[in-house]
Amino acid sequence: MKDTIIVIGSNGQIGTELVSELRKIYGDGQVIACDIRRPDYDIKNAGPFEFVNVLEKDILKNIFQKYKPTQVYLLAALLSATGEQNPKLAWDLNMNGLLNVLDLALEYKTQRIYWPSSIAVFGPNSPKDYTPQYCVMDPNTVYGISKLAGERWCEYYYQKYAIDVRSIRYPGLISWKAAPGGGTTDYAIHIFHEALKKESYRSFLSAETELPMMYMDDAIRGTIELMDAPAEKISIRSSYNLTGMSFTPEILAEEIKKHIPDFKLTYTEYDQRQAIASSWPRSIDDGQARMDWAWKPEFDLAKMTVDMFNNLKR
Ligand code: AKB
Repeated sequence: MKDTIIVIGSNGQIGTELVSELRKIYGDGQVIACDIRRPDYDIKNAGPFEFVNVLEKDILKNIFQKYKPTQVYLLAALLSATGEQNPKLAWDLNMNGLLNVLDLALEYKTQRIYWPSSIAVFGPNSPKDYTPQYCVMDPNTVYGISKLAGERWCEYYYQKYAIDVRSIRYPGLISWKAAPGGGTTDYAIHIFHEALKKESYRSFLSAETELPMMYMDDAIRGTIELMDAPAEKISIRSSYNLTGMSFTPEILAEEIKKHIPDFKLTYTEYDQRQAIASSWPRSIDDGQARMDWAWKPEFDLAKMTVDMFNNLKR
């Protein structure tokens, strides 16, 4: 039987790239993009698209009924910074969106579900360096709280109903195709755009704020590799730690200077996103993903910087 894949939140930073990669693998017609906004990507490459608000369960049910998906990727979420501006909406979307999808997956016997978690599940009392898979987790953003609760629901549905749900705790994701979605790590994308436009950038995070990051190419490849892995290889049904690299704004600026020697980095006085970043890990231990499904990142800071500039200059 041919796979039919639904991607909910298809127009966001991850969805835009995931849909085109999945369409290369499975064929345009087999991947149904769903979002509350119409896609602005090239209509020539576009396959099926459905307007869907993941919180409207009846409409979502119609989509499950229409396509009978074998796989569903649920990407719709409010991220850390925008979540703090609207905590109740963030909780509602991040939590009830997931529960709607898990329930429909159960009803329609969907074979595999993907749902992203985040390094935001960690908090001020989690170990900061090489943060392990299992440790104290005390997230203090509504985004992090909803992701940690979501991880528990995923494992619960796996254990109780045998739903094959898989998940990755994404670090900050860096990409050039689509705009980032209101996260704390977004500075690491804006800096490239501003470097090309103005040869300068004013960072909302301090010089020494180190965070785990990953280039989007690695994130998309890792996500599809996890979804393709045989079920018996998946030992974690909450969410896998995953990382590509770690750097501070200062280290990133030094790398950018190798391409734009006059680039200048300055810092804002105070931004609420600093408190969020300071509560997160500096680096991540992703040993379990490496062991279970042979995860290995391909992009380090230097390679990513070259690729970002090559694409943004085009
Ligand atoms: C954010 O900054 O909120 C996201 C994330 C790390 O999950 N990029």
